[in-house]
Amino acid sequence: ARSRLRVLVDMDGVLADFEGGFLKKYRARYPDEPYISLEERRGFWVSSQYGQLRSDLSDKAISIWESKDFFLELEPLPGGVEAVKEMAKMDNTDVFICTSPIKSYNHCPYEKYAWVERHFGHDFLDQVILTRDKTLVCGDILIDDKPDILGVESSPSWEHILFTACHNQHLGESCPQRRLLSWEDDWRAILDSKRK
Ligand code: DGP
Repeated sequence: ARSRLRVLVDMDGVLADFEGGFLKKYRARYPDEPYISLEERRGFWVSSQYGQLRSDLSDKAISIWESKDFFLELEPLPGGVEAVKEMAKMDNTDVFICTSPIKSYNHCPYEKYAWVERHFGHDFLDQVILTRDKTLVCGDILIDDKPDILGVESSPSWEHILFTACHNQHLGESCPQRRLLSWEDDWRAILDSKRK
């Protein structure tokens, strides 16, 4: 039993524009190669869809987010930083940014901390959770754009709220989760629905 509400918020695709940043840098680096517009994106894994387009494009896609400054230079998604700052000020509410770094670790973990410091301030670094297994993190809700969040814990404590992104917007009945359509959607009502 816990009196405070604990909110976990994903970073890529929820606070930071991973898809937009990827496409911009992919097109700049590989101007003569085919690409997938955001409207055509299907499936969480960008490299899988590029690999289906042409097998060598999977490695080209991966080279983009493994590059220095990729994660640091991602633009914030509209309203996300403001919403998380507002949540953090609410009574009886704890908010954490819960994000999975890529396994190519030379830039990504550092740049994720630097991004949070840049957009939220140094003190907010206390709220960062880097993990490859979000099922191990306890919370009331996890706002995340990945449709299937799996790990070693088969019954995570959080309710997954699916944040709408280009890659998941067409998924229908196969996604049973409640959705947050954007940061303009009523995230306060979702939080209130979990308060005791
Ligand atoms: P999260 O959003 O916290 O679940 O983190 C997932 C990370 O994986 C995020 O940085 C985006 C990245 N990602 C997207 N597509 C691919 C892919 O095809 N391969 C890999 N290795 N990472 C990807």
